[in-house]
Amino acid sequence: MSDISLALTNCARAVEEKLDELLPTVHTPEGEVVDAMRYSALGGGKRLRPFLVTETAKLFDVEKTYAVQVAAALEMVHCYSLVHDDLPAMDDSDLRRGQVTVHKKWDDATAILAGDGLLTEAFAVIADPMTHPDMAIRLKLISGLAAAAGAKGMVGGQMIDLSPSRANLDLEGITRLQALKTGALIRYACEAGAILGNAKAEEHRALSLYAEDIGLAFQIVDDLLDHEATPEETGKPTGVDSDAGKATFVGQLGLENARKKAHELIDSAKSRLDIFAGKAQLLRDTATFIVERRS
Ligand code: GRG
Repeated sequence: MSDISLALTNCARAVEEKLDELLPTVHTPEGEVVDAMRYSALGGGKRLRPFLVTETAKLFDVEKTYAVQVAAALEMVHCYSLVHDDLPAMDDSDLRRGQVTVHKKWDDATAILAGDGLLTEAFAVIADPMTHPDMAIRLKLISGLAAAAGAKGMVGGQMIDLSPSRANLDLEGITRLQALKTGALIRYACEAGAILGNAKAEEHRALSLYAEDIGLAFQIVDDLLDHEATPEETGKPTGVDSDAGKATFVGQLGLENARKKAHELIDSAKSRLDIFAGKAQLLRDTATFIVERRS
């Protein structure tokens, strides 16, 4: 196993243990929604956002337990977005991470509540002093996550994605949509490490720029996989965006130029990390992993 695969696996294990601990099963009438939250949060996935939190935190020698708490909270927000995105009113998908989606296993109402529960719990986790003893740092983590997840970030991007004008977006419009919809949480993942580590302004900026590059590359690769990969590889239906007539990076640039653009962004992302020298090698490898991924 390569260093990056091993590191991703180890991070996924640590975050899943933490999620299991943070979302205990309850044997009361409301326990059903907790079961659905656990099904979503513990149901696989690459755990890329948690990995970015823990790896960027390592640059500043942050205590691992703090980084894992933030990583688990961020994964809860990501899982909420997937549960809601799969609903009939949004992407209407039956398959996620190779298993049936929450609204198919339960029903729409339970899926809505499970997403709401995950989103809300994430903020409770970050507010907990176990996440960091310094209240000012916890506050920065909370306001950063709210900005990334809300109407100026992921929710705003999702709104554009669902709007009638979506089909006619040009390259600039698609780039902005994706920077909000998927980029904002990826950027937060990298900035969380900088916040936890009280990074200097130039270090924080370097990580933000790295995150913007890999976030855009991530989305271009997602479009490429939508065209080229099988549902068995991705664990979700493919060909969805092109079939829905949505403007995509592949549609705008063509397959070859989209692939070229993703590689250029990855090279740029790696150069953003020069300031951290050898300490950031796994983050450089993460950038390569993003462009080479098949799921
Ligand atoms: C419902 C508010 C709201 C937002 C939904 C993130 C999102 C916005 C929708 C997901 C739809 C989608 C397929 C987006 C493309 C990129 C993306 C976020 C893929 C899923 O993330 P991965 O590949 O998934 O990191 P895993 O399962 O590995 O965690």
